Amino acid sequence: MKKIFLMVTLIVTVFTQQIFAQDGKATPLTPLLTSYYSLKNALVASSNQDAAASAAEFGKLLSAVNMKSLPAADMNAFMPLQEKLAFDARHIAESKDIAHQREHFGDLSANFFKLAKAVKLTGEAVYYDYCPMKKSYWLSAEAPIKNPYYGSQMLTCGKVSETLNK
Ligand SMILES: [Cu+2]
Repeated sequence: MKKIFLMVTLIVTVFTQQIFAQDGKATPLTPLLTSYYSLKNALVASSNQDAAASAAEFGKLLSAVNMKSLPAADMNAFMPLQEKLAFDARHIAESKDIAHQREHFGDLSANFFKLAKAVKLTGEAVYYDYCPMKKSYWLSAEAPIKNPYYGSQMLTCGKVSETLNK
């Protein structure tokens, strides 16, 4: 009887964890998304300083991820991207030139979307937007276009190419 009770408890625990994982609440990678959005918003506002600070924060979070705390599938998705993301984050953090920051942001966004597709970072919608002039993508939490590659010069240029969690 006790054994059965333990087994039921175990099954319920595993099941609950899966629900949490589906909600995106359980993954230690979720703070990366929040930090990515800060970086994106800094570029929308054309602030090279805020972009540098956000990218530095993003880089810190990247290196703080404990691989062992990730489920195997999430770890397999994250491992090949960690270095690439860190490379672009470092360049953005160390640059004061917003054009240069935006170059790296393009690569960072493409790699970060690979992660967002493989790992459920959030239960909220994630919009993957495309800028045809820059031929680059970015992630956004909101449907209305706010272009981080041109800021106020061309704020609404672009379109949603893909939406996650919707
Ligand atoms: Cu660079």
